Amino acid sequence: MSRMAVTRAVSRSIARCELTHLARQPIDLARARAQHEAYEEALAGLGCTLLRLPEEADLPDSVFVEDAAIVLDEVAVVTRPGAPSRRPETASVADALSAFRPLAVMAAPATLDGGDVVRMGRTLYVGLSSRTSEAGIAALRGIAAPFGYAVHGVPVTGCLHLKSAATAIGGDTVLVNPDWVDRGAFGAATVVEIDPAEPFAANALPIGGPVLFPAAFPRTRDRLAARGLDVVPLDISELAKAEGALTCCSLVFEVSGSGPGP
Ligand code: CIR
Repeated sequence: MSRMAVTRAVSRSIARCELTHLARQPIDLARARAQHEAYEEALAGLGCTLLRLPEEADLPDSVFVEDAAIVLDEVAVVTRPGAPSRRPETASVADALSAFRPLAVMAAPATLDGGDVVRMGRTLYVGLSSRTSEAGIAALRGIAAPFGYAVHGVPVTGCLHLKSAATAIGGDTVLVNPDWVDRGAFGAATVVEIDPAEPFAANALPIGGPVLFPAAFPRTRDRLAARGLDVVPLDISELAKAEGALTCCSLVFEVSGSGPGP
């Protein structure tokens, strides 16, 4: 068994990214690319085999590959992103994933961004957000339920995606910003709250045991470290200006053997 991470180079047009809750600020492209490369190196350092897709010069948000698909053990679900500008991102991600999983492709009128899907075991919590519709949640349920997944819609307010408000950080533990999502939404999971001074700190990316975590949020990092977690800090300040976070920049999944299947 090995672990793949699909990433995509930062687009030269990232300055034209979608923004919902943030004001536009200048993005230093060279710095964004350096931060993204450090992110890829961290994934590789934790044992992931990288599949790096080439830059899409005319797709500003295409570095955020998480939104284009949900990779389950049995199937890769190709989403229909909520922002029309992002829909052309999915074809190349689907093509890459087709080497590893059968594909299931969402169709109109469903909309769903992968950033709205938090997986905990065989349960998928799906944010009902400005990007993900009830039809999108129903479509995901239609694909995933036959494989034994329970799919629960979770209202999200004040942020872009469910994964802005909550991420699974290993075992049955979820890191939550309770201002943006009900901390009781995750069944019997153990809830760790972010430090209230760091509202964007709920997006963490566990890779096996270690957890990639933004360097900008030391108070929440201390909370995670106090629980015995191995926290790997990363500076993603330029990507954060595009309303992106750590999980958004990769699709991480297990594969049997060491490379693409037939
Ligand atoms: C967008 O608004 O779609 C991008 N600027 C940011 C997407 C971040 N993706 C994610 O949180 N999964």
